[in-house]
Amino acid sequence: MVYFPNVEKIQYEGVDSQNPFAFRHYNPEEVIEGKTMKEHLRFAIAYWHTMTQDGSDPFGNPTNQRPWFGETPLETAKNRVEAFFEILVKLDAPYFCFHDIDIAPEGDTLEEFFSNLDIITDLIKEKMAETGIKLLWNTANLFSNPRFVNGAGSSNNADVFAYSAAQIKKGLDISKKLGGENYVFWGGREGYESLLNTDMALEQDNIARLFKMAIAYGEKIGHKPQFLIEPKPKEPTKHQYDFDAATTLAFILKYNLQDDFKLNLEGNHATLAGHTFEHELTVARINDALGSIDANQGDVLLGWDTDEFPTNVFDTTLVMIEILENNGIAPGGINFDSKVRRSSFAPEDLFLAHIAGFDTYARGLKGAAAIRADKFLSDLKAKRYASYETGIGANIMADKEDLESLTEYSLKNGAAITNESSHIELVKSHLNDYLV
Ligand code: XUL
Ligand code: CO
Repeated sequence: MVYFPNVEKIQYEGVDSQNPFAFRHYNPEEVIEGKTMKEHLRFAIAYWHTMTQDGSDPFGNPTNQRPWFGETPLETAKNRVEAFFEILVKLDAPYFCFHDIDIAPEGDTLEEFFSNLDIITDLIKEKMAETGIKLLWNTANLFSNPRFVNGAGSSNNADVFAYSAAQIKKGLDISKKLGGENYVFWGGREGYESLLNTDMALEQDNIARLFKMAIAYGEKIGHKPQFLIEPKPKEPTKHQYDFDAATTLAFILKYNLQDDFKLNLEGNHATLAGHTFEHELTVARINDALGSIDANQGDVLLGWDTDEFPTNVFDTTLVMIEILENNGIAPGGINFDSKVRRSSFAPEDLFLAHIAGFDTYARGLKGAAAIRADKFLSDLKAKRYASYETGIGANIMADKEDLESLTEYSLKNGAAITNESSHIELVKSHLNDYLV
């Protein structure tokens, strides 16, 4: 069955195209810095926003018109696989991502859930073989079902911890079956509502225990995806333990997980934490922990996780600078953890929204490459830190100085130290010249 008979395979037509179902900037085969755009960007489509979310919000019912509903939940799940791969192929997306509950009905028992997952992942595997499309990452949803009301790995209830372990084991079996390149942990309910009744140390130790069990099981079955933790400061919990990149890195280092774990960073999670997206990428990159990104953007006027499709070229340019500085993001990718607005309820909006996202990241890539070619930011930084190239600065960098020697130096050098203006407004204005 064809679900989108009116949508052809989306082609690159260039900036002058008036066709809304065409890429105007994302040209998969265009070579930038020695790699094609497709290789740089490694786009992935999220099953949950594309196939499962229905357009409801806390104040209103579903709005989305979707052509894949069947007679039973399992039939709907099978139809979704068919429709999802049609979307992936027509968008020329090389990767996809999912939670276990996105793809298969949970049923009444864990056995039934596992059996549904087996049926659906058989279908997905066939589609992957047919199309060459690959699994960027999967994950276990350990936050929607009421059993996770007090967390998963961090739950006060050991039965919930055990159930979470079972879902993660199945997630890793599926990752192996489908050749997943990464495996994500987003701790949606790994946090607390009130410290009055929370043993924070026990909860964090237990989350780490669960992660170590995942590493051990991956080793046992001979499947080692890159493990990723996705930080988010809050929502649904008041305080999530993996608050931001820096907090999550501290957790990774405390529990000695750095050989197996990196970060999956998301635009709207960064802004909820009070950071820019590029801040989070920079923190990860300089600590060798930039794993993958969830591409979306928030709304400055709203204080929650709106997961909008990225359309802000300024942001994607700065994000792509970090990805290029990192020598790419593989085996991670750029996953559109983005959902169409409630008012964009037509099935075709799924294409229009992804085209907007792909084009916005392609613009970011082109702008970032131009900035790097001109050495615009690297020259600026080299000049700004030039005092560490020679003299006392070079000695400091070579660890040749101490408090006594620097006191002696400062006594001679005097208190009248000259600083230079940053001219930051000029810098920002020149940066605008690079926005594609
Ligand atoms: C929630 C979120 C999740 C993770 C995967 O804000 O981003 O969808 O990406 O669980
Ligand atoms: Co996400």
